[in-house]
Amino acid sequence: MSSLDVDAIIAHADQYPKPAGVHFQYGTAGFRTRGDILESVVFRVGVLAALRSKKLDGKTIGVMITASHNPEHDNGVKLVDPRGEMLEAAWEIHATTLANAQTSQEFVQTVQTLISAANIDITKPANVVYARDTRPTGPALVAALELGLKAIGAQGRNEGVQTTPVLHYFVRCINSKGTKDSYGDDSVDGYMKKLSESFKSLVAGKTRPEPLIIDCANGVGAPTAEILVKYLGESIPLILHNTAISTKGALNYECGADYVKTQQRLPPSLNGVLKPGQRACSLDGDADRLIYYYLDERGHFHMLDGDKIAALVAAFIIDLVNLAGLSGDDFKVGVVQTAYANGSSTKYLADRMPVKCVPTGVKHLHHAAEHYSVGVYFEANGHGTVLFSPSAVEAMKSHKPSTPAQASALQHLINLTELINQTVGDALSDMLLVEVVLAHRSFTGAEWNSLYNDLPNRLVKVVVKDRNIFKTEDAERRLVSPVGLQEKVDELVRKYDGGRSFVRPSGTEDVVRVYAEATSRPQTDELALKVAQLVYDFTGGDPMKRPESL
Ligand code: G16
Repeated sequence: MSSLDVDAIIAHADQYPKPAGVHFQYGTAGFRTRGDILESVVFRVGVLAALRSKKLDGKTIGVMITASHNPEHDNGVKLVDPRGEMLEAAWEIHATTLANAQTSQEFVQTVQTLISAANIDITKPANVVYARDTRPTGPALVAALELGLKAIGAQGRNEGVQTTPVLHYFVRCINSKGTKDSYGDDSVDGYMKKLSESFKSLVAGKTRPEPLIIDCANGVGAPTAEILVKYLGESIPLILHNTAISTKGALNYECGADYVKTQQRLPPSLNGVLKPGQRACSLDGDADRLIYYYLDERGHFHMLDGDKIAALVAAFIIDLVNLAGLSGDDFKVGVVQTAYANGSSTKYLADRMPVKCVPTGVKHLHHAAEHYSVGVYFEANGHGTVLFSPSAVEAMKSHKPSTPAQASALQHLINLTELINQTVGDALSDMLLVEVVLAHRSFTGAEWNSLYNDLPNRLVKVVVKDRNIFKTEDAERRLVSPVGLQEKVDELVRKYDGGRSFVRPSGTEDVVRVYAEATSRPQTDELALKVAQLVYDFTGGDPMKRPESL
């Protein structure tokens, strides 16, 4: 298109008027709210994705329609930049502005302002690849997106129902096709082969593990895992549970990674199924998070969360780097965490390697991890991956091992660069990574768990009148607003042995999150409840709805 067809955009936008009285915000992971009020937002995201593509000379931009761990009635949409990473932060504001334009005319004016402010050459091509998860509102939102793409004349490629990490993988593959950094084949077959072949090489000669149970959260991870099972063949026995993607209300309900992490218990559907000592893991609704767990001989539940995954994986990678003879000042392995990381995990890791704490959100962790040769990042909620910098990859390729042991460690590292989805957290790729380390270490779940002892911790959601008044600093560890609340939290925390607590507004749900840690379980729970009540009372919550228990 040689110039913006204002009339066409207005005519199309009129089909998706913005609901009155709602303010949309591009948050931690894009827009996320009730799926039935998101159509205007998704239409506009279609236009924005096309503008982003034009700005980047026609590079393919990804659009994922998902609300991940949220309840089934929610939905969401997020943009993926050309290397498969999250949308550049500066454009999040444009997304929010476009989504909140009150009328189609105002929307087009905002588009025009963006075009001139960002100096976008509208004559450039626009390419967008998109997918959705299994939510019932998904198809209507895809239709809205497609109309947005049509309104601005963008080329769209519909990848149907996919996990979030597969969509991120596609974006990187499409944009790197034919270059020396080609990331892989932009097809499900390409993704499956990359993961399964590197996995088989990494576990060659190792004992075949006992069957692993996967709780698929009744979401899109189920069909993707079903395909993966076929590609993995005999290399690892996988048993899929919670695969009911068409059962209404089943998505993330009493299952999935968020349920296990926040409830700190087994999904009820696995009661009597999971045997003591057997490994199991849960994916979330779009399969970008992973939590492991097992029952001990007494049937007690033990969780291996994102922190435990980071500890397992980072220590393994450091060993391989040392064994391969790669370690040195210009080859640094580091870990990135958030304030939610268990204090014990931070201590374990910091004794062994550099550790950085950043605000919640994969985009923050991802960027911080890029500063290391090998950057391992995991949020406690199970969202994470490992990044190998271009210079680290070069160093691995050009390194001449001097012993068979060095050669083998080097080959393992090279295989890991293939196994790990380096675009974003990927539950299935991470699961295979964990299985590789367990196989190499000959670890049971209990042995893995014993790397360090988690401090008891509790995460609570508090529904407040307006979460936007909550502002934080110091990687979200301290509140600056509402004024005076942090001092009161500090006062409470001082009363608990080893106490730590922080309060931050969620970027994906309309709640404020309270995290608490202390040296004993009862103290932790009491601290979490007291801070939650403090937050509620301080913001003038209805006394009748005050949280009285966890
Ligand atoms: C998203 C982000 C994660 C973040 C999580 C919760 O995950 O990608 O980085 O930890 O939301 O964020 P908040 O506490 O701000 O609600 P997902 O798996 O829901 O896409």
